[in-house]
Formats: sequence, C-alpha cells, structure tokens
Amino acid sequence: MKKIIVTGALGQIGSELVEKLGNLYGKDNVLSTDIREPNEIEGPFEVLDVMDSKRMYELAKEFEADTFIHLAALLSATAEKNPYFAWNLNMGGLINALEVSRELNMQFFTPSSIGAFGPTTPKDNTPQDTLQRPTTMYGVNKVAGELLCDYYFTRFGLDTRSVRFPGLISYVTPPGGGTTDYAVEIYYKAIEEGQYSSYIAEGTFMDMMYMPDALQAIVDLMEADPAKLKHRNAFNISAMSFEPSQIAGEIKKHIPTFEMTYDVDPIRQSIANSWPNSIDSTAAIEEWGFKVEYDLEKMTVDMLEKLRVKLR
Ligand code: AKB
Repeated sequence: MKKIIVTGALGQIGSELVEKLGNLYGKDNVLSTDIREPNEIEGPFEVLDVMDSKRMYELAKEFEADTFIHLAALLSATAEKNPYFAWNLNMGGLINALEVSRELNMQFFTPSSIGAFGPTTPKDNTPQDTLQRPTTMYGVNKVAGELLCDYYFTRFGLDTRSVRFPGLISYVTPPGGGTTDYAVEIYYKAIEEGQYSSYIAEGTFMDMMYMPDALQAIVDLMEADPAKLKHRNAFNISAMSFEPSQIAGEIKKHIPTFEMTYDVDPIRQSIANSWPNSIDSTAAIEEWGFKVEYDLEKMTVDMLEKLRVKLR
C-alpha cells in the first residue's frame, strides 16, 4: 500500500487528485499539504510552504511516505508577471521535494507542461524528443525541472516520473494564472451569462485534457512497470487540440444563444503563440498505455451538466 505526500493539494490538480488517491490507496494514506489552510478537506492535512525544506522533510518522514507528488507551482501567466519569484518558488520547491524524496527513497512525480516547448519547437504533432527553447519563465522552469528530475534518476536512482500536461479543464477547482484557463472560464460564463469574451485569439490551437483523464494518467504512469519506461521526465500527453471558436461552437450545440467575442490579452496570447498546436502522445501510449476517455464533445456535455448543478 502506498503512503503519499502531496504538495499544492488545494490547487486545480491537487484538490481532485487527493480524492482519487484516497479512494485508491485509502484516505489515511494520503497526506495533503498546501501553503494555506483548507476550508474543508477529508484525510490528513498539514500547512507547508515548499520553500521550507526542513518541515517538508519532517512531514514526509513522520508520515512514512513512500511517494512524493509535488504540485505546488506558479502557472505560466502568473510566472510571467513575477519571473524572479516564479524561479525561486518553482525551482526551489522542486529541488527541496527532490532532495526529501532522495533522502527518504520515495517515488516522485511532478508535472511538466506543454509550456516546456517554445517558438522553435515543431508546432504540429510535436515529437516527444525535440527542440525545447521556451521563451517564458514558466517554460524555463519546466525544462529545467525535466532535466533536474532526469538528473536525480540517473545520478541517484530516484524513481522520478512526469508528464507534459496540456491545459486541464475541470468543473471542481478553477485554475489560477494559466494561459489555457480560458477553456475553463468559457463554460462558467456560458452558464452564468450566456456569453464569453476570450482573451485568446481565434485560430490559436492548444492541447487540452479533461481532468478525469489527467488524474488517471498520473495514476497509470506511477503504477507503470519501470522496465518499460524509456522516457521519464516528461511524457507528452494530450486528449484534444482546439481553438476558441471550436469550443464555443461545441457549447452552442447545448446553449444556442451563447455568444463569444474576443478581447485578446497580449501577454497570454504571446505565451500561447509560443506553444505547440498539438503534441504527439505516442511515447506515453507505447511505454505505459496512456489513454483518454474524453474528447471535446464528451467533455462539453459533462462540464455543462456538472456546472449546471454546481452553479444552481
Ligand atoms: C498554463 O496555462 O500555464 C497551464 C499549462 C498548460 O501548463 N495550464
């Protein structure tokens, strides 16, 4: 049975991942941590600033954790507003988590992102192994993080594993400060106001994934036979690629009066322009059986159904 410590447990991925891990491995076997106190949470919780390596070590040791899931990080748009802080938090938190995992001999997961690619990366069907010269602080952090995790694997034998997540869409906890957040906001606004003003321009394709598929991918990768993994940090994974008018069109099938306009945000648009249109997930499929259940159509049905209940 696993004993798992999770940082950033109250964030977009963490809040749903902790529940899934609790159902799979037992609620008492998952220690949630975050920099702030939760309103409500099931299972053990501790306040932890990931810059505090001493407390991180003590919490992991006391809990007898054998798996570390490090989620605490700033997303792309927020990182661009304060690059110095982003470097310190994203890289400082990561190396602390890796060191604790090395000292306590844990399995390790931290997400990378499509943000690890840049304008010189092939844009369509982006290969697993390709040019990575990102032009954002977030992207610099993600590439450095991928290399650092690979380094801990080859140098210390630490079992590090990761995926390059696309934009993640969920009705539970909203994302904060990402470039792909428009694809979540649009569903809320469609239900609440019947309209949405997109900060991403028409024709800008980005990879996306519905949260249940993202959570399953983490579990499947962490359970995968290490002998089959030729790659580690990090696997390309994607469920769909669309641009704003396509998601709007899908919503319109269910809310015919829905209207979308554009008010492009130059910073987030330039980040989006530097990312791939669509990435190739073949290595993940071949090495650990990556699969998805949701495409744009199926996700839209589920998002609207769940949000109608939530926003009632
Ligand atoms: C972001 O937009 O910053 C994230 C990501 C793709 O990593 N959702």
